[in-house]
Amino acid sequence: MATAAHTLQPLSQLSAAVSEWVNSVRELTQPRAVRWCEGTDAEARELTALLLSRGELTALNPEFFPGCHLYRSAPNDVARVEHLTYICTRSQEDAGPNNHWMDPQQAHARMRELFRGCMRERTLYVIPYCMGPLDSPLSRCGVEITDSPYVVLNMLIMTRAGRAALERIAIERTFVRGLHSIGELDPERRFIMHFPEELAIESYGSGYGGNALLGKKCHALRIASWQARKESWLAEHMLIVGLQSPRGETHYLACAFPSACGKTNLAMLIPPASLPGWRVFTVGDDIAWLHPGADGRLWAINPEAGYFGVVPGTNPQTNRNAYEMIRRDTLFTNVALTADSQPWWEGLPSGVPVLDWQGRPYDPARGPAAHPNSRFTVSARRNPSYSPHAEDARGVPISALVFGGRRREVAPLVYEARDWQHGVLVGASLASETTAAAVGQVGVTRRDPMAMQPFCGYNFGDYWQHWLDVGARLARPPPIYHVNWFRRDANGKFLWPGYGENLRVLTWMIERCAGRVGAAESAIGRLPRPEDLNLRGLDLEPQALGALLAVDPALWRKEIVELREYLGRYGKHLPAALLAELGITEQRLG
Ligand code: GTP
Ligand code: SPV
Ligand code: MN
Repeated sequence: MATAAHTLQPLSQLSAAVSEWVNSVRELTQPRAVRWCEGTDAEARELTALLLSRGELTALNPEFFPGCHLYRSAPNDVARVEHLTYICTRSQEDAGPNNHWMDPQQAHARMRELFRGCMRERTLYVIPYCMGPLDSPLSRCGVEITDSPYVVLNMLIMTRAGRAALERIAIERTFVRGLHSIGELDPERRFIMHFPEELAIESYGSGYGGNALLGKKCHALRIASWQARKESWLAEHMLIVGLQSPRGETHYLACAFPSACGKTNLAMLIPPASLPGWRVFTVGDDIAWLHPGADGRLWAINPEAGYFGVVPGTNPQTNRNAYEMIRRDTLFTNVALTADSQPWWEGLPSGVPVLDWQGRPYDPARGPAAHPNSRFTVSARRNPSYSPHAEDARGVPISALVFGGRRREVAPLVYEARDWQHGVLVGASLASETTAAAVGQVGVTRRDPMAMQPFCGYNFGDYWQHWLDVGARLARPPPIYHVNWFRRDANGKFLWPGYGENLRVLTWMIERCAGRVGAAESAIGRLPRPEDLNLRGLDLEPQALGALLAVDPALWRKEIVELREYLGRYGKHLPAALLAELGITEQRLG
């Protein structure tokens, strides 16, 4: 009697193109063994057991954290490395001033020498994956080759990985080739190279998230943004969230905030008790692929299947959904441990760390117990607010787009762009304080247009033009907003409570879409008047609202001067329409 198992073809025989590539990589890297990933639970269990036996994973307290594990990375491999990340296009101009660039021939030669023989004594894993629902025409596939079982475990959670993805690749005959090796984990021998013209990624020397889980930032943003421009869609660093009003209408918002600026939290927000009847549904927490639909609206899918989220700050008060979600079947990276093997991080209301993220006895003099960029990896299906439409093949229709940064001053709590063209300028002018998500100084304000500074796979000038072109084609372009949850008072305290209370700002947007609430014109766009925001039950300092909604003309004039200088760097690639919008704002500021 033939069982399903008998009829399954070996993965290595499904796609000749994939097999040829795997063979060539095997010759180059010389692994001890080759393992094709099926994407089954049994496989994940086996990899987990392997890492436990090698001492690379620690099982967490099964009573409180069943199915959870801790992974400690190399101490010098804890964040994205933007200074070692390259876009390798034939013409440097195509990569633009926003990217580090290397000639593709030179980059390949350099990487070939790093990869040569690098997998000796290691197993080479082949991970076919699909970004987006397996049955969606909007999804795109790739194959990652890696020598890190930790990377495989993450990819199995973060993507639809395994046989079904390879079956799709065999039919489509196109896929992104991502070659990864942890190498020696030496920051001096570390590169993340992208070849958008060849749909290829080569990453060496890091096992960390955005450097190593190639389906995520490397494919779904840097390569996909290039493909999206060619194919008239947008690949963006955006969460997708559905908000159901007490009337029962659901609106989807897509919001771009830079790394560690609140996407995961907003995507799974818990409505405050004083806003009864609102419900929140998560579609995605980091990446959105936006396609113009036949109905003239933008439709969005989340290419990912899991969350690779910031751990510190997660607690029952800030985000009970996230807190509950990561208590089961979660892979923690670089958190601290309590005496009874529970994970611990800064921001938890209880518990005592005894080992820090490096496994050393915790000593506050050496800094925080959990690394500020410690992360959880967990399946989206574990999210209590996971949207029933998150897997819809056609995506969800977008009612509004939101840009936001982390800024102690200048940017008000919220404002609405005058129209799409002005909204593109608002996105292009996004600025934010740097965070621990990337190696480098933290807290420095930098330009991060559309929250894509580290992720746009081509020249920002051309990217802004592409945004303008997409908008011009939409019969019903969504309104565009800017938010800032991080404005501070003179003592450095956040003026806005944030987290669940952010819903008050989102409901204003939704009511604006329905034409049910007002706004006041300002030089930079439309702001809510205090009476336009639902602040019922919110405990806000009396002067805070005024400060949150203030637009200081002197600061903004300075902002415009800096912005003009910044945009000027894009020379002939900068769309004239953005300069025209800048001129309008400048004129209104007087
Ligand atoms: P990436 O995964 O790096 O792209 O980050 P993200 O944009 O998803 O950020 P996330 O939601 O993980 O939040 C990052 C940090 O900001 C966490 O420590 C949160 O606790 C904190 N945070 C999130 N939302 C708010 C907010 O509304 N107000 C304040 N003050 N902090 C917030
Ligand atoms: C970010 O840095 O924006 C992240 C984490 O979402 S990583 O996967 O490392 O890019
Ligand atoms: Mn991100």
